[in-house]
Amino acid sequence: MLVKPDAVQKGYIGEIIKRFEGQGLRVCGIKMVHMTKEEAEGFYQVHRSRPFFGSLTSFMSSAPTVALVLEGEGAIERVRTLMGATDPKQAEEGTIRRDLAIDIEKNAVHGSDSPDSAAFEIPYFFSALELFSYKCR
Ligand code: IDP
Ligand code: MG
Repeated sequence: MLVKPDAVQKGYIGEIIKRFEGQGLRVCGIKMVHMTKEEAEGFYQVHRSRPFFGSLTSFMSSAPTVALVLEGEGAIERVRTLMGATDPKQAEEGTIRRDLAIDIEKNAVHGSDSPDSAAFEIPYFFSALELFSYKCR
């Protein structure tokens, strides 16, 4: 997942990680990344034909993000549930986007939506040597 520029700039990095760790997800990779416009376009290539692509990739390259790899049973689905709906106005109470996001574009977090997208997105930011599996005490 990514903590998007809006949430980094509002000082929500810790709050967001706390919500994932609090639900038993383990952080197995973490990195601060300021993407170039081209890197953001590559990351969001699946959305290249959407009307918001230019604005989204400008926003995502406007300031640093924090990339996290989270591990745990059903992690993809659980992360998406904790994030809430894309549009914070539609997101359920208690979700990250409802509580912390600004609008449908500046919506605080990104999360892989399938094993296939995770398999593309994780190596976009992390090498094998930067990922760690461990047991939680
Ligand atoms: P998701 O992040 O909930 O998976 P997607 O539909 O995959 O949502 O869209 C990717 C990102 O594009 C969103 O998180 C948001 O930042 C942005 N986005 C999606 N829909 C809109 C829109 O209608 N207007 C502006 N930005 C949008
Ligand atoms: Mg998506």
